[in-house]
Amino acid sequence: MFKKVLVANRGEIAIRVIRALRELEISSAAIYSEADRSSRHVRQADEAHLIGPPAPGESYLKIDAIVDHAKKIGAEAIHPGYGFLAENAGFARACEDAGVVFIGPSSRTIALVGDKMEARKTMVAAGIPVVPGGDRPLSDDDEIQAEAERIGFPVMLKAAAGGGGKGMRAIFSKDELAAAARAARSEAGSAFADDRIYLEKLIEKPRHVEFQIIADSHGNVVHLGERECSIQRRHQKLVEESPSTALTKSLRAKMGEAAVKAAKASGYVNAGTIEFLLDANREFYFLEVNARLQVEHPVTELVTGIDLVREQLRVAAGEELSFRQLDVFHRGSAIECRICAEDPENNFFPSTGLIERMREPAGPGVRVESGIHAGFDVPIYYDPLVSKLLAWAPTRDQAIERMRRALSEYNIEGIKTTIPFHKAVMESEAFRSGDFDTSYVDEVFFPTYTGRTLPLPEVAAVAAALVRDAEREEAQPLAVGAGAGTSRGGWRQPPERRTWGGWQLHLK
Ligand code: MV4
Repeated sequence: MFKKVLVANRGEIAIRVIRALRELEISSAAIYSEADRSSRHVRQADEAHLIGPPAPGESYLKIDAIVDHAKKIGAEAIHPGYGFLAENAGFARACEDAGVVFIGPSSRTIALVGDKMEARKTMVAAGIPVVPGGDRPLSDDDEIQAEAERIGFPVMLKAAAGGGGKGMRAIFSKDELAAAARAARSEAGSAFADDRIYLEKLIEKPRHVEFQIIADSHGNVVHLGERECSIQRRHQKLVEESPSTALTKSLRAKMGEAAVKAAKASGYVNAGTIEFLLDANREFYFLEVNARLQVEHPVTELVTGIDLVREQLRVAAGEELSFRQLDVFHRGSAIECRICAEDPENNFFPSTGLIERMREPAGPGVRVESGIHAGFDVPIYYDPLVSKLLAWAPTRDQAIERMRRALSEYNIEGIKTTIPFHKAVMESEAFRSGDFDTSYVDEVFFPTYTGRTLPLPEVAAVAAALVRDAEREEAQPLAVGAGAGTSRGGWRQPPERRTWGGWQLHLK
């Protein structure tokens, strides 16, 4: 096993990796930018090294500086976390060339699955269902039109080098096609330096269901079941859970088998995710391979009991996986809420700055993966995700109850966060019933969430009613409205009441 590993990331995921290293008695080396001098990952690592100014391009993305640093401090391996350099084939290659183990798949596999057309081709050859279309890059307008008509409208225009929704366009009729293709091509060219585009059949209102896989270098490939990721907005996942309410035992077995095949077909070693779309008829289609440990990996850890980062380290060191497919059992239900420094009532506008006070939830079935602390200044330079809150319970209903309880304990003062949004999702009928798809947040949730602001007289009436309720309960009088309740008072929790006369209340 390795003696020292460099963690090429920051925030909660760097801490997650440092914790696994500590358990394996491997020394951890953090890197940090000038904006992260007081960050928790810096404090928690065995050693920490300043690599540059706050801008990611001058710090967390500096391939040569990071690889050179690993060599200099005697780290035998680098864990990239997610984001930053995690799926950068050039970075994996630089590690391979320098004789430092990249904790992830080979640079060759990263490059293969990073090209969405190549990945599709590989999966078709392996007999995995893919969305119809997409077997050639398209150039002139006539070719694009012929392909669209062959597939049949509506179609989806995608960039070969895209992924995660970047450069994607839904097209419903012939007359939108040429202009959309021109725009998509120019966007792809400037975003990825690769302007190849292709067409697929549009799957309307799909669910996004992904399978966790892990493979060692001895040919063992195992899947760890699915994560339901349809609660998302503009391709940013907000809530993930396992199991998915959409899968039956037999569909899970079929998709799991396809996921293992996909991993084998792409020469995958280490932890990865195979993304699928599930249509309204519960037909599944391969979408993409995510060649990294994902943000939502703890959902799988909670239902399987498997430590994915520990297994990543083991397989990267050349060891065999510590379990086989038959050893994997799923127990209970897990939900993750992504806590972001964003204002859900203002279009998820970023909210950075000083965290004045903070209390994190705990207790039965609760897991918090946090990169923040009171006194920390959330920098503007990085991803808005500051923490992840997970709940596990024997049943989905109980997991939702636990999540609501944990969300009510979570208190972050000084910045806006997505906690109120998550409270509302946990109460929504669609989420509770399990009957939702990727269009839910934009088309069902938000039209009722932000649209129902109370007129001023109603605000006063509600405030009066709440104060009366609160007094009856011999609690502190409750104030509602802008800024109320966020003063430097105690840690009193809001009452359980969240609706009044059919109105959604936004208790601050
Ligand atoms: C699609 C699709 C419908 N039809 N492809 C979005 C992210 C990228 N990984 C692929 N995505 C989609 N591809 C076809 N042919 C719908 C989506 C999509 C989506 C996928 C996963 C999770 C959320 C999504 C939200 C909107 C659209």
